[in-house]
Order: sequence, then structure tokens, then C-alpha cells
Amino acid sequence: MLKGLIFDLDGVLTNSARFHLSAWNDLAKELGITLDSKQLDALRGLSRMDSLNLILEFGNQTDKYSEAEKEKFAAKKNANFVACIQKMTPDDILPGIMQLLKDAKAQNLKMAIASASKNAPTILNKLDIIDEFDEIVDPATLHHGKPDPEIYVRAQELLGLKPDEVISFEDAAAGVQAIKAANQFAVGIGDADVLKADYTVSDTSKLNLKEIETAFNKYQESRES
Ligand code: B16
Ligand code: MG
Repeated sequence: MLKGLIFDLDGVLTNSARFHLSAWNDLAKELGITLDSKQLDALRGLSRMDSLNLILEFGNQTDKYSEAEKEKFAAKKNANFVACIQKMTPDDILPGIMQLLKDAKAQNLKMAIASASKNAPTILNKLDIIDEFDEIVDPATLHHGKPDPEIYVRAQELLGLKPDEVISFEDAAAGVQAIKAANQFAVGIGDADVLKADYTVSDTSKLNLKEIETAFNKYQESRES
């Protein structure tokens, strides 16, 4: 039985993903690395350091910098990102999300945030929806980033629920992999062929809790039989 919803933040509740990607693109240019759209897409959902390491790999610069230099680059990217999110308001909540949260509240579903971003509480405050969530996983307490299941397992445990009692929402392939490795039902937002989720919508305006729950129930029944 469905008892909780777990949400990624960037690209699901709001499109702060665009600020991450443009801040990484700026840094990559400074390092003499040109990223194509596929490479930028591959950064979605990855932790700050994993993103930087992947960019350096794309630019064949894997061993070029010390850890201290990499920390400086990551801090620079983060300062750029933090400046961008200061302008965010509740108008930046993606279409369909407020209705989804309202429908979930009406069903007494518990809700958690499973974002890799250390800036998630700031963004949720800017959007004025932080109080909607029962739990927010602190990514600083995790050992592994997405696609490892740790963040989704932690969110589900903080809610006191089992894997077959939650639905998790993601816009990144690495995030969907994390959800599936946690044995949870994955709702993907974006391209179904790329995400490989259990249920996919092209954008958040198409999210409908009743329809998602029907797919979730069918999925759980098929697993029991
Ligand atoms: P920060 P999500 C992720 O958030 C972003 O998608 C990813 O691009 C970013 O690198 C990561 O958070 C870490 O963010 O640098 O702010 O700690 O999609 O998991 O909500
Ligand atoms: Mg995301």
C-alpha cells in the first residue's frame, strides 16, 4: 500500500538544474573543456565532486589537478550556483507540483526529499515549500552519490517505510538507477528511453497522483504474483 512519496529536487520540483548546468558549463570553459548537450545531461543528479570529476574526464584532464585545486573549482562553481538561486521564488515551482503535493497531503502520504544538493534547504525555503516535507536527507551524511541507492534508502527509512510503500520521483538517469537499486517504484520525468523508470511523464505538468498510483498498484501486484 502506498504510504509515502520521495522527491529529487533539481529538475523535479523546480528547474534549478538549469543553474547547475550553466555554472558547470562556465567552469568547464575556464578549464578549456567544451561540453556537448549529452555530456551536460550526464551531470544531472551527480554530487558536486562526481560532476567535476566527470567534466575533467570529458576533457581528458583526469589527473591534471590536485584535490585542493579541485576543491577550489567546486567552490567556484557553487558560488556561481548560489548567486543564481537567490533569485528563486515560489513561481519557480514546476507546473503540476503544487497539485501533486496537495493530493498527497489529502491522502496523508508522508513526503521526503532525496536531493544530492547541499543547497536543497535553501532552495526549498526560497520556493516556500520546505514545511510540506516530513524529512530531508542531508547529503553530507551519505557515503555514496546517485546512482548508489543510499540516498533513496535513507529517505524511505527516515519516513519509517518499506521499499514497496513508496514512490520516488527523478529527472536523472543516475537517480532512476538509484531508485531501482533501492527496490522502489520509480517515476521518471523526461525521456522514457533515457530514464528507464517504471512510469514516465514528459514533464511535471503531466503528473497525476491517481494515475501514478494505479501504475504503482499494478507493479506491486505483478511482483507479488
Ligand atoms: P550541490 P538533485 C543535484 O540535485 C543536482 O542535480 C546536481 O546537478 C548537483 O551537482 C547535485 O545536486 C549537488 O548539488 O552542488 O548544490 O550540493 O537533482 O539530486 O536534487
Ligand atoms: Mg534532479
